[in-house]
Amino acid sequence: MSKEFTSNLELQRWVQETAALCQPDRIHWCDGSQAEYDALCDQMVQSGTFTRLNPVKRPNSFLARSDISDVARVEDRTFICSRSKADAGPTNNWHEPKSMKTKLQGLFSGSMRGRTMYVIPFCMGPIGSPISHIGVELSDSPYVVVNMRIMTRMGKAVLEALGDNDFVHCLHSVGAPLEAGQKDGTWACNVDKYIVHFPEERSIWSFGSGYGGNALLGKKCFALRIASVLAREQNWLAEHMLILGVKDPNGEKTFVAAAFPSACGKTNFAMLIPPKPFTDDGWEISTVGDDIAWIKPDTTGQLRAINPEAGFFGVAPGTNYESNPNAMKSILENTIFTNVALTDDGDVWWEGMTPTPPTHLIDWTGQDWTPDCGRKAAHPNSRFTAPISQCPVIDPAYNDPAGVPISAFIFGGRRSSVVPLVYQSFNWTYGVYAAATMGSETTAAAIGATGAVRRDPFAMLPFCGYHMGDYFNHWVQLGRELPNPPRIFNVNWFRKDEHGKFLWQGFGENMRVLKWIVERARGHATSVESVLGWVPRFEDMDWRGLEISKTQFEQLISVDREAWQQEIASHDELFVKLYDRLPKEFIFIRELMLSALWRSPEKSELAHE
Ligand code: TSX
Ligand code: MN
Repeated sequence: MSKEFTSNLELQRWVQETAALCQPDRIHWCDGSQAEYDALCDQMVQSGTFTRLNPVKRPNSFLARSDISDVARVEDRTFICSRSKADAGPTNNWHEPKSMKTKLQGLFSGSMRGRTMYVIPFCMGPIGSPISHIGVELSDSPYVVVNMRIMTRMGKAVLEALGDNDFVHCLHSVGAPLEAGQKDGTWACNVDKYIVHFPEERSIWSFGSGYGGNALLGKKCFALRIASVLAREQNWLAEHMLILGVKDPNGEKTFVAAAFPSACGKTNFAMLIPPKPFTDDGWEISTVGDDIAWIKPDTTGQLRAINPEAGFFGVAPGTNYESNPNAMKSILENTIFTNVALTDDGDVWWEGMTPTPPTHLIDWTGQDWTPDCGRKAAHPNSRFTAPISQCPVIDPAYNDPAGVPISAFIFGGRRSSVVPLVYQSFNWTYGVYAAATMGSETTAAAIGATGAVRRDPFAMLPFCGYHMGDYFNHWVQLGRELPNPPRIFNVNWFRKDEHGKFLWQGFGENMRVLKWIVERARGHATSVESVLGWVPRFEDMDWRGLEISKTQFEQLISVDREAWQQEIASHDELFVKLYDRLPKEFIFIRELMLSALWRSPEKSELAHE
């Protein structure tokens, strides 16, 4: 009976109701203990879902291979079921809530037969933090349970903190009931998939997938889509942002939050290792989070941020001791790998882990693999799930219920031309405009024409639970109410020269840009005005240990007026979609930018607003 586990009547009621609908053979209330985790991992080794990795090379770690049809988030099967279609906005799939609920009840009916329904109480953020929120996921997947134990604060302590309060209802089924005597596969899922959000009743229904953001409902579904709706109502921010700390040689710490679209190296930036002259001086970077930030004004109007997650669910390919030693050290043990390759000595491998691949592997589909076989060994979206506490540069405040004060926001994209290495927006509203128009060039040929710019406002396009125009207005409004809002910066690590060569080394060298940013945020470093915003002069940046000429720097920071006129014109493609709810301020900013671009000398009226 539910009463043994919680006094929360709504939770008791909902568990009974869901069990009656889904008809699991058993109900298991998760306590979040190591013993429970170990037992579930052992059970999955028995069933073939998990392969235990070599305990000497990769202690207490496992490999899971998903079904080949269940390898990524399914955006075309993701729905926002608000009462009004207009409130979901043109960038979300909307469906009328009542008929969707009926459809889902049909799908979930008997969907857990032959399986265990796990009750997974989880807290997004430090338990007891005024910025945190609690959810409960009911799932028939033990893979979900063990991943949720790494990615969230999960178990008994959460039920105690919940008490009789409300929680976000998260229902998940792989949609593969086992009829009497039927043997389970190694990765259960359904060809039909539904990832459905009911923002007004704060619930999530996920059917048919066992993978990542489709199934670990605390992450994208709750911490971004549902939380973005809560945040607008309650005057805070739920963002697709990393959080990092920058400690200067005097020990003074500055925290920044940064948003990048996929394939920009967000996790690498979150754990950046500064160049030697900086570390010698005592500069340090620490990680609070690599993916999601919940940010709230405190009583003085200072924005404070928590990482709602407790783990990394990172893309494996490309991660190596050169690109990100801290990530490599975070996944040495207690890690779940999904869809990477298995080495002959029971360890893991993926493309980009080592310069030369092993001579033989078992690939992510379970087949033999050799370097000349013409296939990838790991799936391009293969992942590691690892506790954030294992990060060598974890910030001591990552578990602080008060969060960390945010002094700057950074927005980036992958742009081979047009966008300079760094610029600081002249004011909050202009910064919101810049973030709303950020974009990235498509790298994978599969996505369409390579090199086309895809707008991904605030890196939130697939993750905002309501109308993007309303989201921009919320940002504009929130900044207006802050006495000293964070400064807003745009960066581009990916600018290329006319021969297609990267102009910027990136990775650790980004520390030079970050140093300028934190000094600007504190009101120290000097700069000049460009038509886009404040930019560093060559002499404003710390170049110790790097060979770079003034000419190279000018190339990195330069603004091509004609290219920018076209860039601003192309902002319309997104804006026409959102037209009726776009902040009116955006229209003025656009006009001011265009007029500044037509004028010489290179001055902007935005600077004097
Ligand atoms: O993560 C990256 N960052 C951020 C690091 C803190 N990557 C990898 C992107 C794919 C996920 C980068 N790639 C970065 C970067 O700053 N910059 C580049 C582009 C680049 C790639 C290779 C070189 C230089 C730049 N190598 C040489 O020039 C030798
Ligand atoms: Mn993300």
